[in-house]
Amino acid sequence: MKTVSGNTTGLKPSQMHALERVYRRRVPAHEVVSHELGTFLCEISREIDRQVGILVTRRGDIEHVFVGDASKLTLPEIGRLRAGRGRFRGLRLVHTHLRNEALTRDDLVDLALLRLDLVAAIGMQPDGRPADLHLAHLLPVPPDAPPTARPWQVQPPEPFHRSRTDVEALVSALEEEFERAAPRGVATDGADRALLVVVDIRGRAGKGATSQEARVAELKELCRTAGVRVTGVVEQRRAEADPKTLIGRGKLEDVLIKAMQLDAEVLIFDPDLSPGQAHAIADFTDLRVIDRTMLILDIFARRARSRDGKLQVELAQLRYRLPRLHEKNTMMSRLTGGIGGRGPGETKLEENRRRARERITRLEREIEHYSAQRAGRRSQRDARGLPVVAIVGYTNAGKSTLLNTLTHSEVLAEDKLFATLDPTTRRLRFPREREIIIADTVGFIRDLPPDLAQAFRATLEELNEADLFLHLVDASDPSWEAQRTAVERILAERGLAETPRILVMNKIDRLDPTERARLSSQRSAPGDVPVVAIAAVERDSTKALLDLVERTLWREGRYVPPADAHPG
Ligand SMILES: Nc1nc2c(ncn2[C@@H]2O[C@H](COP(=O)(O)OP(=O)(O)OP(=O)(O)O)[C@@H](O)[C@H]2O)c(=O)[nH]1
Ligand SMILES: [Mg+2]
Repeated sequence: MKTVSGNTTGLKPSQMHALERVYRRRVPAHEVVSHELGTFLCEISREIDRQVGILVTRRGDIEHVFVGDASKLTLPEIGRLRAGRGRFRGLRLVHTHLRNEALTRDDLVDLALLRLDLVAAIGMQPDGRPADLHLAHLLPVPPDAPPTARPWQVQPPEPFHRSRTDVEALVSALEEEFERAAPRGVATDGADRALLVVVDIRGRAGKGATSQEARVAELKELCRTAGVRVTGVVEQRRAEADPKTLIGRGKLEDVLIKAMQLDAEVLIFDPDLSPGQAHAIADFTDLRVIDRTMLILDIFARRARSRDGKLQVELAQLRYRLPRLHEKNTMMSRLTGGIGGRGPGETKLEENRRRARERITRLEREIEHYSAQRAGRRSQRDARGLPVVAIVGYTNAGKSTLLNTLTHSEVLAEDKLFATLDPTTRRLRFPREREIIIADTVGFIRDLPPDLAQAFRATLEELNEADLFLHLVDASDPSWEAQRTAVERILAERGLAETPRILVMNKIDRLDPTERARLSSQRSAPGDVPVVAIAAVERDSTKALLDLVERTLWREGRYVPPADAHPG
């Protein structure tokens, strides 16, 4: 015997039996619900003063019977269906509305998220007889629809007894329509399909904050680099973050519905999520949930080449993921219901945690070892007394390109973020037998959590030894100033605010002639930093930079190492 679920406490045995007997009924395949069954559902609803719902298959069998309270209903867990090509769930929800109220937002959200064939509410008159039939079904959303477009259609209510809706015809017509609207050639390349959620929290934005537009562009760029396909972007402005889920409940439902429509399996958030938020959102949406930092770490992981580069990335990943380790429940119930049950995963989770912690300790030790080796190499270098010039800057500014141009090398440079993870150093010889060490470094990016910087300590240690920074900015990027600020902030956090630097405006070949001329004539930037404009791809344009470097390092014709960096 199938059981009646939901809010059944306090029901009399006779009422329970009456509800259980509903399973024996059948509905003609073309009707939403038969008149007899509809009338019965209303009668029993009035008697118990609670909503009653049924899920009906296309053949007309009753699959579930469940009880709610006077104003809402919790669906049994039937699992989520991936947005497929055209197909619906094959189940329709029919339930009672005690005061003949229209379909609620919850009803429509269920329709969308569970991909039901349709959702119907039988509104009741005060005496318990059926009043109106309220009906809604899914509808494809055209790609160019405004962001407020909803993937459902609510039909005008009609008197229950006069309803003529032919369910079979309606559903098959809709499925055909969905089939036609389905995006073609999708998900064949195996790339993750992501929906981006970029939240502008006004309370957080300070001076020099990156614009919302630039943040979206950068997140897309990170996705491209990581090989993630962006299916859509949801943006929201909020006064402050919701502590539980970053964005509010309603917005999260919208995100979820959109993810279903777009067939996205990953949500990528900017700003970063707290471990609690990541858990809550994953539970709520049943989608993979990652944030900007995880995405960046993923890129790092793909890019690391050297042994210590790989170790550093793994350490950073473990550090970031440990508090986020999470066994996600795979079933999904009505959103308002929210099932807890993380049960069986818990032991395994603890085991993973322990292993992760052990691994972290081992990695730290190994990185320490490499770090000592590097220090050894550096002191050899120092002994030769060569000045060290480090190229620093936001990711993709052109640092590796500049190193290549200056030293005729072939370090990997490409139009992707974080192309460089392992720092390269080269010798560079000036005329008059002067020689320097020039170092390419890992690109910076705004808002990386501070403990990640700790993981990349070994790489960043190179910067401590530098006599001069070439702070390279991509002058053709509209947000270059915010990027410069982000880099300066990171350098300052590492106690490197005092290292002499030259601001190098790169990629001026991309600017229009007026702008190019204006930049080229500039000699110093705010903070009295010397400026030079170049195009790292054009060798000739870098001559002014080389002169400036030479002049800065050998002011009086002789290299003068900074006193504090080289005592004795
Ligand atoms: N038009 C133009 N493109 C440039 C210039 N300099 C670099 N690029 C391009 O910018 C992209 C990034 O260059 P990279 O040298 O890899 O930049 P990077 O700063 O080393 O980047 P990461 O190592 O990823 O942080 C590449 O596609 C380069 O070809 C320039 O002066 N002009
Ligand atoms: Mg590089």
